[in-house]
Formats: sequence, C-alpha cells, structure tokens
Amino acid sequence: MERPRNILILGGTTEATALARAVAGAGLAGTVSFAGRVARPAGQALAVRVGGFGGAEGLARYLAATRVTHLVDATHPFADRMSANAVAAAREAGVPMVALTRPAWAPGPGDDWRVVAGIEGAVAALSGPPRAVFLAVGRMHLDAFAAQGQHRYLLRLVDPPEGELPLPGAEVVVARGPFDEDADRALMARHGTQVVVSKNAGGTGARAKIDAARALGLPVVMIGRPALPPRRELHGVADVLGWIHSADRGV
Ligand code: 3Y8
Ligand code: NAP
Repeated sequence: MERPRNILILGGTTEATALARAVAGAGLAGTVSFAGRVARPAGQALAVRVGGFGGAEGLARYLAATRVTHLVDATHPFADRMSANAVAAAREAGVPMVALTRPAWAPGPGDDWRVVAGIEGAVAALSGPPRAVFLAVGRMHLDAFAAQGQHRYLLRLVDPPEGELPLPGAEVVVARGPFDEDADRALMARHGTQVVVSKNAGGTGARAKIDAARALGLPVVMIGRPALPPRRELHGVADVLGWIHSADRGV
C-alpha cells in the first residue's frame, strides 16, 4: 500500500509558488515553508509553515515527524545555507529530494556587467567617486555597503524599514516583486541611476532591473551565485511533478 504523499516545498520564490499551485491542483498534500523574513509572505495554494527548522538536524527531525515523502528545495539561489541543510537532512532522513531552481542569467548584447563574487565583491566594486546607485539586493546585507557611503542610493525593500538604515539619506522604495521592466526603467530614470547592483537570481521575478539597465545603457554590478552542494536540479514545475510520481517507485 503506497504511503500517502506529503510534499514539503522550501519556498520563497516565484517558482515555489507556482509549484505549490500545481501540487494542490494535482490533489496532492503538501506544505510550503518560509523562513519568516518578511511580514506577509505571498499566499499559497498549500498549507504554510514559517520559521527555521533548527539546522539540518532540525529539518531531518521535522521530515521524520511529519512523514514527509518528498522534499523540494525551491528556495532562491542565494539561500545557500537552507539548500545545504536540505541536502544533509534529506540524506539523514532518507527522504527523496530535488531542487527546483532557475538557470543563472547570462549577459547578452548591450549588457554591461561587472561580475563580482559575493556581497563583499559588490562593495569593493563600488569604490570611487560618488554615483547614483540602485542597490536592489534586499535588506539583509545593507550594512556591508556602509563602507561605500559616498553614493546616493536607491534601495528596494519588501517591508518598510524599521529604525535607522545603515545608508543614511538613501531613497527607499517598498515593493515586492515580480517586477516590470518599464516600471523599473521609470524608477531608475527618476532616481538618475548610474549603476545597478544585483544578485544573479535568475528567473523572471527580479530581471526587470537588468533589462531596464540594458535599455538605459547602464552598467550592472552582478553578484555571482554562492556555491551549492551537488544535488539533483530541475528547472520546471512539470519536471518536479514527474519526479514526484517517479520517486514513489524509488527511481
Ligand atoms: C520571504 C516571500 C512569489 C515569490 C516572489 C523570485 C522573485 C519577487 C525578486 C529587486 C530584487 C531580493 C529579495 C527578491 C525577489 C521574488 C519572490 C523575489 C529580490 C519574497 C518572500 C520572502 C522574500 C525574502 C527576501 C529577502 C531578500 C530577497 C527582496 C513572499 C518576497 C532582493 C533577492 O527584508 C528582507 O529580509 C528580505 C529578505 C531574502 C534578500 C535580502 O538579502 O534582503 N527575498 N522575498 C521568504 C521567507 O521568509 O522564506 O512574500 O513571497 C519572495 C520573492 N522575492 O511567490 O511570487 O522568485 O526571486 N527578493 C534578489 O533576487 O536579489 C528583489 O528589488 O529587484
Ligand atoms: P539562508 O541564508 O540560506 O538560510 C538561513 C536560515 O534561514 C536557514 O538555515 C533556515 O534556518 C532558515 N530558512 C531559510 N529558508 C527557509 C525556508 N524556506 N523555510 C524555513 N526556514 C528557512 O536563507 P535566506 O537567503 O535568508 O533566504 C530565506 C528565504 O528567503 C528563503 O525562503 C528564500 O527562498 C527566500 N529568498 C531569499 C532570497 C535571497 O536573496 N537570499 C531572495 C528571494 C527569496 P534553520 O537553520 O533554523 O532551519
């Protein structure tokens, strides 16, 4: 007798939200998990849990206790600790795991990218005279950019900032993506943006600023992805559904 399927999706991306809709649509049971980074995560088609698991060991215990049958790591490519924990916990708990991720963006004609390693690389790339910088890397790493306080920053945050920002005088836009190229072009033109700082998130939800930078002939400081442990990676919701059905047969 086949065990009832119980799918855990580590979420926080456009693809995770789409996968949850497909899993619910297929009549499968599952849960979407968030870290709790923002006040109100986007609504989901499956049950939602919020908060850390307590490291890889905590996740392994969670998988066993809630009898998860399939683990899908659909987190953002920069959520490297969560992804490393998912690989370790799935192995420890003996639960099949796959990553749903999106290919990195590659520069095309008209792109003027300076690819850097990590937040530190982006900070170093901002050395030099004051410029108007669109810093679209979220909230969690803003402290590092205080070392380059000479610039006029435009920040985009998911939630209104609480308390003093590490970049006094920065202009703040509160918005959650997915974003739109025309709107990002207008935003950057209004700010007088001279350089954009971005993570190589891949996917469609964050690429508006990259397309807008190309259209405006602006340089982009592009932060390369952190290294992730080897794991099986799929790039489409349908591929994951196919995996769920095949994983039952241990293939
Ligand atoms: C809490 C859950 C969906 C998912 C939407 C995607 C697209 C819009 C673009 C820019 C870049 C950034 C940031 C971004 C994007 C999608 C996707 C994506 C980038 C939400 C969400 C959570 C988070 C966490 C948040 C981080 C921040 C990063 C903002 C939901 C909206 C900059 C990444 O204030 C904070 O603490 C924010 C933290 C991690 C990076 C950072 O360092 O600050 N995402 N983003 C998740 C959780 O708690 O587990 O509300 O939906 C999800 C999305 N953000 O369902 O449609 O798929 O990538 N998220 C980056 O790429 O650089 C914004 O402004 O141009
Ligand atoms: P991270 O640095 O890799 O993870 C740090 C810790 O946060 C993890 O060890 C885990 O805590 C907890 N965590 C992370 N994702 C979780 C999830 N989906 N469910 C439960 N706990 C989670 O992660 P991050 O970069 O802060 O990303 C956090 C969330 O934001 C993820 O859902 C990710 O998909 C989303 N997101 C991140 C970015 C980004 O730029 N980093 C962009 C868009 C969306 P424990 O060790 O206690 O289990």
